[in-house]
Amino acid sequence: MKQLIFSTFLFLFSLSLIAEDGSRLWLRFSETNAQANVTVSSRNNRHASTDVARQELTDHWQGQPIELRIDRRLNHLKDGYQIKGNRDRITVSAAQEVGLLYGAYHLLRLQETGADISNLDVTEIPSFDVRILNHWDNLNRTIERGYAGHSLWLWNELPHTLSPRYQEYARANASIGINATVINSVNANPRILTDEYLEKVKALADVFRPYGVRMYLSVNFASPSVIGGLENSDPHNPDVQRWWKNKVNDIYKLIPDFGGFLVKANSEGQPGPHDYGRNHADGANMLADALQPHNGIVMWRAFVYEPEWGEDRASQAYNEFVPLDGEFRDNVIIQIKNGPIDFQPREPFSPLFGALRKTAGMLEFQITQEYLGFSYHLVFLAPQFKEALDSDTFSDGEGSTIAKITDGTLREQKVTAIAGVANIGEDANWCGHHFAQSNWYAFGRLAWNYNLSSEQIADEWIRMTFTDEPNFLEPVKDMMLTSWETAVNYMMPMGIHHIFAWNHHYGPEPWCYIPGARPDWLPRYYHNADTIGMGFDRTVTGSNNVAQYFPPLNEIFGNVNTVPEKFLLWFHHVPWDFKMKNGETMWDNLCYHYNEGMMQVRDYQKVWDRVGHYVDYERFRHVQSRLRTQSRDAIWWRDAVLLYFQTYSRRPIPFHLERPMNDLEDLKKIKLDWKHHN
Ligand code: GCW
Repeated sequence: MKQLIFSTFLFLFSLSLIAEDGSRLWLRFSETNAQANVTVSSRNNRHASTDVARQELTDHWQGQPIELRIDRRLNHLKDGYQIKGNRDRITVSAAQEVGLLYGAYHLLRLQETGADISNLDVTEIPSFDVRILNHWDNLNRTIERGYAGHSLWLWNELPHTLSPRYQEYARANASIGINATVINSVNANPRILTDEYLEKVKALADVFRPYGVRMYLSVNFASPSVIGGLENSDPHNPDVQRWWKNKVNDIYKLIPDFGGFLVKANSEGQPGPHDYGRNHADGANMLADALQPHNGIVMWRAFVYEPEWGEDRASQAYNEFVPLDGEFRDNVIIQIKNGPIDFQPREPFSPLFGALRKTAGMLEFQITQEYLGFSYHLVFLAPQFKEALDSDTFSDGEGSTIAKITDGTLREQKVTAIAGVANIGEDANWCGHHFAQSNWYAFGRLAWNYNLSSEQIADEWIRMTFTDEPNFLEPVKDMMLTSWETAVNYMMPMGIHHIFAWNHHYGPEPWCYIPGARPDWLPRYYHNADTIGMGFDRTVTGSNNVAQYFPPLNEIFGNVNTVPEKFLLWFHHVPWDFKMKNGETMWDNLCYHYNEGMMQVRDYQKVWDRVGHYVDYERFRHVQSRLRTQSRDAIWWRDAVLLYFQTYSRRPIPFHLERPMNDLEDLKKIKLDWKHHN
């Protein structure tokens, strides 16, 4: 009875918190009546970014007076800032106006997370120059791999009508240091470069500018022939080169601070220089030359694999790009996905990092959860991003991490950058799942400073998005920090990859077989299960993909006894009875991982219900219902994968583990109606 009264009380308590739809993201500043005392000292004190900084602080700061000061001598801070202060006064200094804005958000973050602000001495220099979101938004407002509704960009209304969300979007980005965006999909519609669309793009760029968010575009390599009426789009054709120069000049007339182009060429059916017998360097350099007079850059994607099935797909990008090392202009950056295949739940790092010695490179992360449960599963990606950034390539000896290669520490690089494929759509809560907002947040924070820990990022985000009540903070943080490993466990542990369903990347279909489909779009190509074992042999006796890694990694990955177990089945075809470090067989370990993943999600449900009363009922219920879906899916994954592979291993699931709840034959009948395939 006591219990009942108690839970009713808690229930009412949560109802009494004002309902929130998540639209305010992590920017839920408390309302104050008193305006803060903020002064600006700089010659050009009417700069738009300074105005925003002053306004944000005036409206939301509740502490001592603040002076915002431009000091051009601080240019070693790049667009970073310094904050110095005591109880009476705070000074934010920066060489660039936008640095003051970042400094303002830093202060507000300290305030909102309850940090001590009585004695401040902060210097922040961003890790990367260009911290960019890649939207995969189509001009018809669908979003490739988007799980939060349609695109934010209302093309029909642009350029004359400006949705208030454009500004909110720019503000959210600025608050976490994101300073660039590509607003259209890499599968680019050539029409984005028509005068009609460029006017619309300009209107958006004008809204983003005060927030320091620069506009970039994805371009279709065949644009000169498709919209320019030229005979071809051959990069060696002077007419084509002229066409791009003129187009770029037109863009800069409209958008003087335009950033540059992102290009997916000769990949998954997109046009590119190969169509004319040229290589990636020819294609990228032509665009780079057009952009160079304006200081624009080309982000040229390394996500390429043969249109016909050929060698190990994990090896193809390296084989394509390494021979071209040194042939790219210095305003070209090769944009490389974290793993060699395609944003799988977990991949080893792409061996291209480190191997390109005379060519600039940058990381591409996927913030949208194409392979991690869409916007239905709670998966906090900071640990995944950090695993990639911290991966040691050994390219220049021990300590040659991807972070240090791409931030310019180990290699000269004219511009450094990092990209994340956005998870943002027009849903009220922006990302589909309230917790998916944390991945947008985490990307921005790590792009600004990759030394931040996942723990700190989660901590900040929870305090600002929900509450700093310790009984909520600690268990929820713990849930977030373990959630990626949990998802890997119930989806693809131990290096398993690409056993998704054919027509969506949501659920399992390791048995999937489509007559006539190219083998490397089918799960069997990757898992190779047979009565002996499973996994992809990438050792010297197999595809020899391990040779693309620098010593000693080629040896470590290539040896079944030394490969990290999280990548065991990525690099090896391993017998079911192979003894792993814990003394148990590979099959038993597989069962443990799937079981563990499922049990952990069931635990998250308990955690959330227990702490739910600390947050408003609306967000509580939304997350609760998503966690139920995630639990059902984790069971689906575990049952499908274990029952299917059991037809090969012919071994029991260890008897102390949960038993399957579904029949394999029923699971095989599940067909979800998602549009995308491969
Ligand atoms: O992850 C895959 C996706 C495609 C995507 C492609 C890419 C934009 O399944 O939808 O296309 O990668 O990164 O180009």
